[in-house]
Amino acid sequence: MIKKISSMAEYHQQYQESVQDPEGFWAKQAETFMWQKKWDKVLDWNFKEPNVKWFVNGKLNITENIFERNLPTRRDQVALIWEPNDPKEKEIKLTYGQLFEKVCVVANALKKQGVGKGDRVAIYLPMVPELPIAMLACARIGAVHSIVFAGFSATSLMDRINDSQCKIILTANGLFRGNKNVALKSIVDEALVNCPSIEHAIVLRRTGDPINMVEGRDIWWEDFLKGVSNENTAEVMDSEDTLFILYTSGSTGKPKGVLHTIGGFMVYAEYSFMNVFQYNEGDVYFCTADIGWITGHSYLAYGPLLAGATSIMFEGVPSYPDAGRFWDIVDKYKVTHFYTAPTAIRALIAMGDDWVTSKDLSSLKVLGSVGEPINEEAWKWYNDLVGKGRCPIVDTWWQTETGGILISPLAGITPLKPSYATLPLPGVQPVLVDPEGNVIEGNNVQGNLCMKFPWPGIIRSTYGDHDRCRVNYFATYENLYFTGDGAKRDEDGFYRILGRVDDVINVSGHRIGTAEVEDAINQHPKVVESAVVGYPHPIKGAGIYAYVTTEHLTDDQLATIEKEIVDLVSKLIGPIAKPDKIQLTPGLPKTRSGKIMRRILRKIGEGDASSLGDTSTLLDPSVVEDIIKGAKVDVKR
Ligand code: 7RM
Repeated sequence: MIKKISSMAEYHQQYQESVQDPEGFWAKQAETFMWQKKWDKVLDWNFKEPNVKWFVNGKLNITENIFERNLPTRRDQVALIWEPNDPKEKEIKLTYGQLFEKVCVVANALKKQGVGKGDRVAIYLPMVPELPIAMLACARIGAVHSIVFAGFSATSLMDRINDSQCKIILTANGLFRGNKNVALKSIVDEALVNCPSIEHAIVLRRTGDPINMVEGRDIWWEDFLKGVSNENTAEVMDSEDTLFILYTSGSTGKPKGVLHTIGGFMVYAEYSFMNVFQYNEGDVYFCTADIGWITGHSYLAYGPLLAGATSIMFEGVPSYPDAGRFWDIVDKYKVTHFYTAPTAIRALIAMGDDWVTSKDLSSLKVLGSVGEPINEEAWKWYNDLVGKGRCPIVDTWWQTETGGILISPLAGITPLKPSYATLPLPGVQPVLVDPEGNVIEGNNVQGNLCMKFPWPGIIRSTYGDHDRCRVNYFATYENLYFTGDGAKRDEDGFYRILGRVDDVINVSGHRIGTAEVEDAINQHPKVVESAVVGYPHPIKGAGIYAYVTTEHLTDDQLATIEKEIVDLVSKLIGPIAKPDKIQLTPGLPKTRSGKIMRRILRKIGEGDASSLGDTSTLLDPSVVEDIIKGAKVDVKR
């Protein structure tokens, strides 16, 4: 097991060591894991291709590190607590021993269906225990999981399945989320019409909904498990074999499949989990993220389970049956560590303080925040009302591509500053650069956030298109990994993340590419073109503002087009990408070379036209006036 840092002095000492001798430092961490064969070399890397390899030629299985390594001391300790959407339904608690057995059964069932090492498995499941079980079963047999958040549309699911040519999909007939009941299987049916690589759909019965089962293709979960042994020997994997693919939005094109490999991800997930959260024996950890996002992968499932922790997974939403739900869960299980997103905090602030002040939250020791910058008001409410001023808040900055937390306080150790992610973890070497890529030295500075040295959890590739990985992350600035975020470093060397500097909008902590939303809007037969920007939103952090030009519309068409656009985006991407504001406009501001000037649209969306900057390069400056007049917000000049 990883030994936790326990003081600021020890942090500084580990940090120094990790920079002066990264290989020695990470070898020491990796030695605490179970390897079938030790690595020949700790690290091989260049950021040119890029080519990053950790624990070269090491052989292992990540699930042996969750199970075989933990079972001797934790067989009867609860690994996973499942809290259902409906508080009246019974919770499920699985010990390490019970979870292991379930993982082995599904691993064997997958094998029986012909799934083996390297095959890709799509997982499109609600937040039920079968989701982490399926995920770990894939890892057990060396298959690559590609989990798709169950809020994505049929088209998004289809694109993801086809991009990585998944062989099988694990899904459910339906799901419960708050008072909604989603017919998941019908979404899958729609997607699979165009997914020739899928041989079988395994269907879990979660809701009462009757569904259509396709003969020869679809198999009920219980039939899938029938006659399968509960004993399974882990597949021996290479440290650099793929563990999973997770799709995420970028500034251009369709979502890309971020690829993580086993050894490095494993070491970094446990190391960062233990150090950031300072988890202790007997603690109960609750991460509210869905496993369909990276936070759920690294800090609901892999990190805590590697560390032998007790991890809660919650099927529902914070507002169901009422706005006290999170706090009821905290009280019910005596949660010590609570990790959520600022958007959830802001939504709960809006519901009033009574929902939290009336609950017993005395078990809490550490609070976490992730996904977007936490504004000072939300930080203060979280600190005062939830943490009663006695729980450190770890504002954890990281990305799908980083695999784990890179910049964050260590709970109870690092001094806190509201809205600051504070300091890099040992092994993490951030730099700020100007637009030309010059490194900005010293403190009290601001720039684009990059990393100049690899850490074990770093992205290895984008599935099926390695050059896209190079272009997206390693080509903007030579020999640096570029995060896409801007940041400031204050007088103490603490980092404050300022947000995306590219065309990615962070909506409620979820990444939405403007290009993706535009492509969806442009599919409407009456739409000529569109430009999408983010604007400040009190709950979501950022909202989606779409400027749209159309062909001539009749009054009837005009009356329905906005709804049609919203429905189209929801159908093509998913409800999370729906525009909050749509402005029909006769034109878009373009340069003479035809590039849309989003900077201007962003300013107008923010309600500030006082500093539009130079508009003289515009092809037709008068469109700006038209847009300001029709803006869906009061625009100050
Ligand atoms: C974990 C996750 C990544 C983007 C990232 C940032 C933003 C995440 C914070 C944050 C400010 C934070 N992965 N972001 N955490 N911004 N403070 N603590 O969210 O791939 O979905 O998103 O999220 O812009 O680049 S993600």
